[in-house]
Amino acid sequence: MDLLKDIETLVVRGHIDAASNYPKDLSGKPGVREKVAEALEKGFSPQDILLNALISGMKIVGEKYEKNEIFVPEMLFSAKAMKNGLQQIRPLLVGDVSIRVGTVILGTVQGDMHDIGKNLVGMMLEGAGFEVIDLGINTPPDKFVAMARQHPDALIGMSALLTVTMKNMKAVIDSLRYNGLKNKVMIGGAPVTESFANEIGAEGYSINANQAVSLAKQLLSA
Ligand code: B1M
Repeated sequence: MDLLKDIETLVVRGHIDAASNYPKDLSGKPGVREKVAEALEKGFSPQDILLNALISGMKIVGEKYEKNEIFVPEMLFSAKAMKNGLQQIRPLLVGDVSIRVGTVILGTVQGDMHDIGKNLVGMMLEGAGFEVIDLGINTPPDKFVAMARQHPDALIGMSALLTVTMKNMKAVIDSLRYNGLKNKVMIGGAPVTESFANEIGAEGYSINANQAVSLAKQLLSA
């Protein structure tokens, strides 16, 4: 348990690994990279590390940012540290999948640079056997539309972390429908809600990456 708390603290402090000089007082000391490896070696499950160290760490980062205790540069280091941890558990979450159950076109909407949650959703989907076409961050509606044209049976998955970029999800749905595309759409991200999904005409909303997998299965089988 202490090891998970240590990782959580290292995410909050933004200390990636022993080679990283940030923050100064942790320079040369083990960072998220080494501690996640140690946790895996000691038998902690990837899900436990994910929920109780990495995601919980980012939650604290958000709270500190809100209270003006940290600023964007510190948030960036924390995001890098978290991503490093995620990379290490990725092979364990994704596994070796040979049978594809469907395709999901995934992207963070236009104007939004947050991609940790989207990447996590992508990993979980891949782990469940989906082919994931990741359009990245700051994705304009046209890019979703072009990919949906090539994959008319694919599910579209959109992520937004900012209240100001949420509205761009509607722009994507409107654009898909305007172009006669019937791809189903699921959305998620911290400020997104079920009622917002209903309001903009998305077929599904998911609060987290695990639920996103069951929702994707449900939407593609219906
Ligand atoms: Co930003 N940021 N950020 N940020 N950032 C938030 C989102 C914020 C809530 C912080 C705060 O004020 N407490 C706030 C938004 C306020 C608002 O709009 N209401 C905020 C702000 C204001 C900003 C800037 C505007 C700051 C500035 O420049 N002044 C700026 C905007 C840049 C831009 O996008 N245009 C900015 C920048 C950044 C960084 C670049 C520094 C960095 C992102 C790095 C990166 O992603 N590569 C960053 C970070 C790290 C955060 C916080 C701290 C953490 C986000 C995160 O990764 N969480 C965040 C605070 C917070 O969310 N508490 C914050 C962990 C991740 C696993 O969770 O992404 O929620 P999440 O994903 C979850 C679920 O939401 C869901 O599943 C995931 C796993 O369970 N989910 C889906 C997500 N997408 C889904 C899609 C689905 C289904 C489920 O289906 C397709």
